[in-house]
Amino acid sequence: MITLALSKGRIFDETLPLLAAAGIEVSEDPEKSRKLIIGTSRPDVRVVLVRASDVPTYVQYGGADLGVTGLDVLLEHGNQGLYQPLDLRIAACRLSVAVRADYDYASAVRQGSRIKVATKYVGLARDFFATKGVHVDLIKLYGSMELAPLTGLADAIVDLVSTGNTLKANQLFEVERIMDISARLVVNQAALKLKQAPIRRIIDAFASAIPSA
Ligand code: PRT
Ligand code: MG
Repeated sequence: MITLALSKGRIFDETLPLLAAAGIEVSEDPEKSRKLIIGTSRPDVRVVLVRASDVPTYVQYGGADLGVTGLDVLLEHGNQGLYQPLDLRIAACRLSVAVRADYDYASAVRQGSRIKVATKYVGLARDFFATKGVHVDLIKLYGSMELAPLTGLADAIVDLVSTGNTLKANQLFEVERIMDISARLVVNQAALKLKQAPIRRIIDAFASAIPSA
């Protein structure tokens, strides 16, 4: 049995065409069913639905043989024990710094002020600002980062941006791009050795179906 970990929503939706290229069709719509384990058209392949931030953990400890996860989640988790064969180029976005219009980020950086930054990505934000030599107080949030500068909780946020509509709707401005993000295929290293042929076939089929840049 091959177990693939996916999260509901954009990762699941955008992985479907890659699965199709591997001849794998999932037998249930996760938005309509409450099942956490879904069968597929291939009796030896199943999908487990986990929280996006849990995908690397499932794969690392062998709860799943492979998984699809955002680079943001992967870097924040740490990629110990995970083989990363492919950039799938799906669920693309960027990790950016955003502030309110009345906050002068450039001067704060120039003057070496302490900046209060709210984010779910504490590890990535710490590394980024340390490399720049900017002093920050990091405030860990689990969601709706956009609210933090609007309520005075923080001066800035570090969050994912794709269309920019969420920032715009909350009158926030992207002042710095930290990195481009896309979803990655991750594979458990022991599983890759033990189930080499079937896992290789899935990797190769995914590789052939990656959207072009
Ligand atoms: O939602 P939940 O808390 O369960 O988990 P999650 O937010 O980690 O999962 P999900 O499914 O929302 O995201 C899974 C992965 O998709 C992320 O880890 C990213 O790698 C990738 N991805 C791509 C995104 C976005 N685009 C994205 N736009 N993840 C989140 N967003 C959010 C962003 O945080 C912001 O709130 O969408 C908002 C901005 O979108 P725009 O289009 O308005 O700019
Ligand atoms: Mg989300």
